[in-house]
Formats: sequence, C-alpha cells, structure tokens
Amino acid sequence: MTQFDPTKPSTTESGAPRESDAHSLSVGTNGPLLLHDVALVEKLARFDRERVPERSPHAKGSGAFGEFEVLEDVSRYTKADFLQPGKKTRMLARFSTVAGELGSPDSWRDVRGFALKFYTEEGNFDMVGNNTPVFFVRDPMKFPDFIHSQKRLPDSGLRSNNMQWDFWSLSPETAHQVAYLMGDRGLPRTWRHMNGYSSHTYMWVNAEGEKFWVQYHFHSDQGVENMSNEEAAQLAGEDAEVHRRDLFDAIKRGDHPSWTLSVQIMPYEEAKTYRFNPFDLTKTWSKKDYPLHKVGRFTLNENPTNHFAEIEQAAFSPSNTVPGTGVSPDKMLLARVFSYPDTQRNRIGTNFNQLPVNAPVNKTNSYDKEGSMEFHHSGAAPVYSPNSYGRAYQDTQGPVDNGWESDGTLVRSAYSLHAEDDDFGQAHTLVREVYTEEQRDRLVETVTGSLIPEVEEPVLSNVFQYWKNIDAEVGQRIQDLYFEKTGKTQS
Ligand code: HDE
Repeated sequence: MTQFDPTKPSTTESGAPRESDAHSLSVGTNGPLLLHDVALVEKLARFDRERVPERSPHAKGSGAFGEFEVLEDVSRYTKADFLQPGKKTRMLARFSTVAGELGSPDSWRDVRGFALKFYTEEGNFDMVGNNTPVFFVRDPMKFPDFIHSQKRLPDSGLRSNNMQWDFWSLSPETAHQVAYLMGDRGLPRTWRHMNGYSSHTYMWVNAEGEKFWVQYHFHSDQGVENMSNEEAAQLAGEDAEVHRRDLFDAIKRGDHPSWTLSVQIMPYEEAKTYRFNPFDLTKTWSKKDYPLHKVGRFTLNENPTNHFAEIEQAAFSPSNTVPGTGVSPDKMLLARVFSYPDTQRNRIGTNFNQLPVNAPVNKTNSYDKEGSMEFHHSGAAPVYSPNSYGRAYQDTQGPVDNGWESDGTLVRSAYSLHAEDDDFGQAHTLVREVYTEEQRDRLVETVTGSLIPEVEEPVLSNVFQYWKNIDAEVGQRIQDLYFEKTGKTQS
C-alpha cells in the first residue's frame, strides 16, 4: 500500500512542497550550508534512522502473502474457525536462515525458519516453525548460549566452527538436530523446496472441550530438493540473495508455491505414557504411532510491495493462538511465548501490532494503551475496566479450556524421562535408518570439512565421541577422514 501520488512533485513529510531533492541550500554557490534547509535536514535525519535492529537470530529472510484453504474436516479435533472445512484465510510466510546477519548469503548451511501468520477472523494465528521437526536444546535457559555459539567471536568478530562444535559436543541433546543440519536438509535448494514443521507440540480443543496434542507438518508440494556443499559455496559468492530472488521471481511469474498441512494428533491422555516425552523438542513422534492427517494447503501468490514495511517489520509469535488452539508444556515453547513479543516491542516498537502487516483483521478492544507511535485508541471510551459506561471487558474464571494439569515442587531440572528417552537414539535412527548410504557419505564429508582447519582440542575429541555416540561407524569414519585429510597423526 503506497501513500503517495507518484505523479505529483515530492513534498516534505509535513506535506508542503519540497524545494529540491537534488541541491542543498547554501550561502552563495560555494558557501556553507544552512540548518533551516528543511529539505536537506529532514532527508539526512530520516536517513540516519532508516534501520530498525535486525532480528537476532533469523535476521536474513524474506516472504510473501498467500491463502490457506482447509481441504479436509478436522472439526472433530479443533473448533478453530480458520480450520473448519472449506475455510479460506489470507496469510503471510517468512523464511529465513538462523545465524547469519541481514546481508549474509542465503545458501550458508543452517536451519531455515518457516514462520507463518494466518489473519483469521478470531485474531492472528502464528506458526513460527523451522524446516526441521526438532531443535538443538530443550530448555530455554540454553537458547541464548546456543545462539551466541553460532554467531561471532567476541574479539575477532569472526564466526567459529570451534565455538559451534564446542557447544554442540557438550550439549548431547543437540545430536538429533545437528544430524539434520549436517545432512542434506542443511542446504535447501530454494525455500520453495523445503518442508516446514511446528517442531513443538501444540494443543487443539474441539467444540465439546476435548483436548488433543498436535504437531504440524507443512510438506512442500514442489518436493524437497537440496544442494551440494560446492553449489552452496559458489552461490554464496555469486548470488547471496539466491533464495529471496527465487521466491520473488517465482511468484512474479505466476508459479505460486504451495505446502500441504498435515497434523499428527495424540489423544490428550496418551502424552503421559508415550515412549518419548512428547513435549521434548529434541524428539519427534513416530508416524507409525501417530499418522499424518491432512488438513489443507497454503499457496503463496502475492509478493510484498515493500520489503521493509511488510517483511522486515513483520512480527511472528507463538503467543498468537486463537480459540480451539493452544500451547503445551514444552518449556521452550512457553519461553518463546514471552520472548517474541518482547523482542518485537524492542525491535519494531511498542505498538508493532498496529502496523498493517501485523494487525489482525478483526477489531481489537484492548485496555493496553499509549506508548511510542500509538495510532489506534479508544477515543473517549473508558480506559479502565470494570466501568459503568458500556465498554466491554472480559473476566473468564476457572480452568481454561486449552490448559493442562500441573502440580509439584518448584525445581530446576531436566524433564522426567519416558521409556525411550535419551539424547542419541532418534539421532541414530535418522543417520542409520532414514539416511541412505550416499547421504551418510555426504554427512561424513560435511562434518569432517567443518572441523578443518579450525577445530582444536579438547573440542575435536569431544566431536569424535559425540558422533560415535550417535553412530559408532559414522563417528569412526569422521575421525579417520579428519586425520587422513589433515595428515595429522592420531594420538
Ligand atoms: Fe526463535 N526467535 N526462539 N525459534 N525463531 C526469533 O524473534 C527464541 C525457536 C524462529 O521470520 C526472535 O522476532 C527463543 C524454535 C523463527 O520473523 C527471538 C527460543 C523455533 C524465527 C527468538 C527460540 C524458532 C525466530 C528473533 C527458545 C522453531 C523468525 C526476532 C526458547 C520451532 C521469525 C524475533 C520471523 C525468531 C527467540 C527457539 C523459530 C529472539 C527465546 C524452537 C522461524 O525472539
């Protein structure tokens, strides 16, 4: 949405004719400049303030608008209006890398963000996932340390494989996600050719108040395609924006990418006894135990008209749920519910939800008020509740319909273990049973390559052991290849 008439000459921001866009006001042709040259002062002052802080992490990305359509009937499991049969909802997607900064190459090996915002009639519903179904850590206390280890060294400002591997090898719960990252999916060919996952377990509630645990899977209708280390390295130099460009160009030429949404559904009570802790973000649910139920499809069909306004300032958050949906006892998810709006108040501004890209399509009625850039307000209506003057307010009491039971002493501890919970089991299954022989060969090459030349002791020995814990043969091959390639002697 543009707010100017491109056929009219430019104006100052207060609407008066701007005298010039080309020449500053000076005392004589070669003379000093003047502070009252509004055209120049305004232009420079605004230029000085063009940037908002970039996202930390997930700074580099892009996205597009589209439509989500429900194709199957899942009303037995959720009463959410936007998930009812035949419903169509406008939405926004943003894809991103995690560790790189705003200008970093799209083709660096990384997990990819897969953030969706559905503008439903019951408020915004956001699904802020990744292109892998698990995550590196299971306690939010470790998240800032994890991100620090992926970013830059404090002295040189360089990224460091030694620092990354140090964190991973000392945090065994990272094994499953690292096995994904070092595999083919760490280098998606384009954003159109990757899947998205909620990764977390969420809740659905039906009209009878029955609760279910769900995991969301968004399968690319274009198929999954990845690129090789060589292609990725070449593209990082030749076209740092390769993924941003691919998505924009595809939509522009009418080749609209789509993803099919399916969910795994676990009856509420089964969470207590499932063989894996279903709230542990480092684990997946077996599809044999919980098969996929198709829900619908989203199609991206509209490019942003302004990248800054609609993508850079887009604010996604797992706190954006709607009736019939909810969060779960996953500790990571609960912390994210706080962290996203918090960072957005800082990054974009207190009233970030009033920007068109973030505003819900339904009317809001909130007693939160004022703050920087307040635009929507209550007019002369009461600014407090309860009030005697007709402004509605809420006071629902008793158990919430999307909650769960919880009781116990306050502790700092890991989750209680379910029958098959351990850090390396599912990573082993991925590497040994899901990956083909060729994929395992590439994994060994990629991991070994990432250890040369920088990774040093004691991190190096820890990495060899970490991989042996995942898969004895793969670990040994990484160790042997490392010594073969470096010519160093094994002690
Ligand atoms: Fe994020 N994450 N995250 N994250 N994340 C952000 O939010 C955070 C996690 C994900 O396109 C930030 O607005 C914490 C898991 C995506 O705008 C920040 C924890 C998953 C995006 C933040 C996690 C994600 C973000 C940075 C652990 C996948 C980009 C700027 C408790 C399931 C969204 C911002 C977009 C962005 C915090 C873990 C995905 C700092 C504290 C797990 C796709 O708030």
